[in-house]
Amino acid sequence: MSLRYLTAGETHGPQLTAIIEGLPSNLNIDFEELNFQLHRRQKGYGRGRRMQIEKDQANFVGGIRHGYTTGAPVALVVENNDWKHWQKIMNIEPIEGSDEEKRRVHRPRPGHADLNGGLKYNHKDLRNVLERSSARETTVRVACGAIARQFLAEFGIKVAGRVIRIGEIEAPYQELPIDELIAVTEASSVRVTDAETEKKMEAYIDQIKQEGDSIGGIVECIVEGVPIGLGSHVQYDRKLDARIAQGVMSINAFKGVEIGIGFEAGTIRGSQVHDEILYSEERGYHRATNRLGGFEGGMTNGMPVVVRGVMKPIPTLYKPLQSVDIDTKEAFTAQVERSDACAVPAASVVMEHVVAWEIAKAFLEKFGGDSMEEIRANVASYQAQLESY
Ligand code: EPS
Repeated sequence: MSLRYLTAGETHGPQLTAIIEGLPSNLNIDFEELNFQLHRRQKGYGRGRRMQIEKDQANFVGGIRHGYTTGAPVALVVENNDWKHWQKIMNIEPIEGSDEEKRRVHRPRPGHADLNGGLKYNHKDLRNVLERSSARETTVRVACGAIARQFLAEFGIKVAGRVIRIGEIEAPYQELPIDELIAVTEASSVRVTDAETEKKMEAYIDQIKQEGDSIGGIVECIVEGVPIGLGSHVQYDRKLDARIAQGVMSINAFKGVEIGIGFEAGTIRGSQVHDEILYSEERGYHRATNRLGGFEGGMTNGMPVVVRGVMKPIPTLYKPLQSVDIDTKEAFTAQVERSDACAVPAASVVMEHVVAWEIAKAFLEKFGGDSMEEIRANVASYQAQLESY
């Protein structure tokens, strides 16, 4: 059975829930590290007031005993602190009260799932759509990805992320060793590698917020230490770059994904794109460059995996956009809602975990095994095969 997870829960409901199936037994879970990843997702310049209410912590309710996975499904929950303000509105049982008391939403916000979801699921209260479509759900996606990340770390695989651009401001691209990249971006309020860009981005986000607007950006994820041969060229749904793309595109507000130089590959010649093959006793087969972002033929080639994603500006705006009331069919301009002016730094953390998840899943497909011990033996045998090739 391949690794998979499902999530449930609403942004203003009591909790978010995830069930993970397919994890091997005897994987040590570092709870503090996992909660640190949840904390990282909550940070970032431009986040709104909701993040001051929440202090995300994962509580495990199945599949782990004495700090180790047992091989059973892992179940975890993250409570919403904000729930205490929404208990009536989000009650599971029927409630009495006016539309206002139920906080019924009948004015769809452009850019959100509201209208499509309302029409599709035949809801006259668009809250039934927006509560689930909220990016709050990424909390438990990060929790699942954080477990994948711990699994990958057992095999020396490291994951980093950075912000490449916020709106008009692009960060100068600095090549750094992965541990340094992790440390430097962690110290930055906008997850960039230099203080000057950080200041510019902060001022820019302030300005956007003041104008009642929101702003998106581009984020990058780098994974180092990935073995050669994860994914496969033989079938479309086994191509790992394609599966990563699907994962990244499924993050709320993401509108595009690139592997390596991505779209630039359509603008330059083949001789400037492909990564030449080298061999040395020490490193075995490797590449002179990494323009293809660690993938050829849907398989990893041993170079770092490099993925970029673009996030659109958050559609909840203080500056009104035109829409139509579903009760009266009359035009209105959207009312003010609490919102994040910029969630790009948080999205960078989410993307790290989504990518880590897909790599862990492909890793498990390749190296199989029900326990960590069995997987380690399989990895060692494959490494010996590569060395003698
Ligand atoms: C979100 C709206 C805001 C964000 C939220 C995503 O929440 P609220 O509607 O409660 O103000 O803060 O993000 C989170 C709660 C989170 O944990 O990231 C939305 O509509 O997508």
